Amino acid sequence: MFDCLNQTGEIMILKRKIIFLFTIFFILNFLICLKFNTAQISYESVELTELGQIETGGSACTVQIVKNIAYVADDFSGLHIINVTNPSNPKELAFVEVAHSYSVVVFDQYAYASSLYDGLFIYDISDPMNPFELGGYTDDRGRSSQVSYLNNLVFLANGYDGLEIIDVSDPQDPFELGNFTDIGDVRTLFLEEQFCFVGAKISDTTSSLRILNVTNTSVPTQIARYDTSGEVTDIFVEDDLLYFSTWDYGFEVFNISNIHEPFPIFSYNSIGHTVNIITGENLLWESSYFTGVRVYDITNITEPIELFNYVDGGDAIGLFKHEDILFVADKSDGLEILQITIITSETPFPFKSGIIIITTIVSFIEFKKRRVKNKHNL
Ligand SMILES: [Ca+2]
Ligand SMILES: [Ca+2]
Ligand SMILES: [Ca+2]
Repeated sequence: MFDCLNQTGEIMILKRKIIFLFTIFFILNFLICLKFNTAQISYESVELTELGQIETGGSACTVQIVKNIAYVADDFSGLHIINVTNPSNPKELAFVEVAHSYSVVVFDQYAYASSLYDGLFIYDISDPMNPFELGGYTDDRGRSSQVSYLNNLVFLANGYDGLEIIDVSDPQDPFELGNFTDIGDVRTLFLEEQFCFVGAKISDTTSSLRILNVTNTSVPTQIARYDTSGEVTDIFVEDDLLYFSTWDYGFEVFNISNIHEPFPIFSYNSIGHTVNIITGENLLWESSYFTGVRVYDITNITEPIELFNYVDGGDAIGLFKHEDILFVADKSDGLEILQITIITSETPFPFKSGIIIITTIVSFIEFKKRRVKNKHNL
């Protein structure tokens, strides 16, 4: 009698254990389904091959593409406007002399070009074959390098004058709206929503990364600062990650999910002399002054995998990716136009998740069966 009761008790405990295990299995399957509900892509290879090239006078520094037209700032000559509709045969449409132009940004019918010693110049480019100067701004204080545009405002990396914010709503009469100074020699910046990420050289061996809130454009406020080794060259922000390159040490990556407390998560010491970095779709593109363009798989950001290095002379500075073409401002090589060929391997969602869904359903049915049996036994 007691043996019989003991046996029934043991069976019940066993059943409960089985039900418990199936429940855990069911929940795990459900969570796995949630996490891997997209196809996983990994890069097998990326190749760059030259489609075309056009010289720009000696020192191409920045390039932007708008509607099949390349706008190139050349430090030795000025602003070059180039038709790249046929990337194998780029044709210069017009040229405007700008002394020591490092950077250009285009919005609507205007091109905003920096001049190292003369601030900002604004050109009407509504007819790209006949650009003409509308206005400009300088307060003769800093060396003007990188330029960016947002909502009738030009943000200028202005050397020891810091971050300069210029109101360009009247392109014939631009004026300084805000200025954030005393932060070193500002060389580069990146705009993202209400934040301006600024990179400044502090000394020959150190640089400083600042995050400024520019909601009030006339009074930008600093919300974070991080000092690092090496001479800052570029900043790029994507999602919650900030990439910060230096001339001396490749690039560093920061987590900025809490914008007030960015923290470094990885630093990559590439061959050096990194000038420009851009990211997208788990790839990082790096221009290196002496050694061309590199592309890395950054699916796992703490373990970048170098996939390709393109170098054929020149000194790669500015990068601009448009669809499957990479445009490179390649100093003495001018504008370099490179075809991007990507080979990926993909584990498609229907296959991978199908297995998970089927096992989930099977385990759920088993779970129900066990429960019903369990009830009947009781
Ligand atoms: Ca100023
Ligand atoms: Ca070439
Ligand atoms: Ca080249």
